Amino acid sequence: MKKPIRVAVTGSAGQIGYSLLFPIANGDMLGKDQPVILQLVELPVAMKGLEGVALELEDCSFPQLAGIELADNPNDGFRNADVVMLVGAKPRGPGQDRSDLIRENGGIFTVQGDAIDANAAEDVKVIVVGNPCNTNALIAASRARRTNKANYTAMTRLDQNRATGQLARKLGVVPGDVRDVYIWGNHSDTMVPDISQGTVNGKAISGLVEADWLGGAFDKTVRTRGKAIIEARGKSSAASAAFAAINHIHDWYLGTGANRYVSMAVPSDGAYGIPEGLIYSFPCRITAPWQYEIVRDLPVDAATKARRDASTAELVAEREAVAHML
Ligand code: NAX
Repeated sequence: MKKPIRVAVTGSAGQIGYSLLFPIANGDMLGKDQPVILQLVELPVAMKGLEGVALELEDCSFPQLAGIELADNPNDGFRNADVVMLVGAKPRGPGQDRSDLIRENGGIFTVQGDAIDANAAEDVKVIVVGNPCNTNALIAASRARRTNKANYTAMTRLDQNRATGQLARKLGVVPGDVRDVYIWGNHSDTMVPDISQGTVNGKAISGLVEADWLGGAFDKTVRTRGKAIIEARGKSSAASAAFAAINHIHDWYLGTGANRYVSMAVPSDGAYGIPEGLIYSFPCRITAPWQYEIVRDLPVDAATKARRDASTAELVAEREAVAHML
């Protein structure tokens, strides 16, 4: 039997957690022949609900689920974890603006960043889903001493998937025919969907869709999809977010399939002039299991560059707002 991979998930009793744990246990994230131990982490107040989730996981008899461990604190929850998925966070409350949320959730990610660095495997891989995910990942990464800062990432794959889905509908193809569409910047309204390298069945997307639609309905739909889902469902996106988190980790470990590029928010190394250390969504390629590389030297037009700069400015302002936590 292969050595099990330990996957810790915070917010395991929440709505994304409920959509996320079952496919992980089923091998959809790390491979059907890869044993997995789930380390489910919650707030003490949510432990009862979490026990129920664990019972359901047991009842599925997933062939490669090698263990389920529950923890009501991050130190126990992250012990020896190979992968940490930071989903749990406070949602934005009524009347709260983004900066209030950044400050409130920031406190969670200092504690969790310390707990990862103290307890997880040295080569742990981290994805932050809880919002504001880029800056939460920045805070967690800033605590890394023993673990590798480059392995602290945030999720923009849902935004990429949304863009891909819109293009497939527009062009009357299945989403699997759409490749190499990616997102620059922050997981917020300033994100920049980019189709310049995208193809559909080998043809450049830019030659197949009207520029007005790309700059109008397409762009707006991708950037504001989260709000549209809240309006329609009365709750934020959950299954699609869970699926995107699975895609992110799956591709990081097992490769990107037919796509050459995938969106991952990763610590900038100065590529494209993005300030070093900012957790910024770039087109990435996977060169080996658990090895990503920012794709360099992709051409961008002036309008895309200006928008990318605006997203950078927003992330720099977020970094300033949490400077005391870094
Ligand atoms: P829920 O409120 O349903 O669940 C959150 C769970 O996290 C709760 O069970 C809560 O007890 C737990 N939790 C809170 N603080 C914790 C802590 N310190 N340690 C452990 N557990 C903790 O929210 P859900 O809909 O699951 O969303 C979770 C997060 O994902 C939110 O921050 C949300 O904004 C974010 N999202 C991010 C997306 C992205 O693309 N990056 C998209 C979907 C989603 O909006």
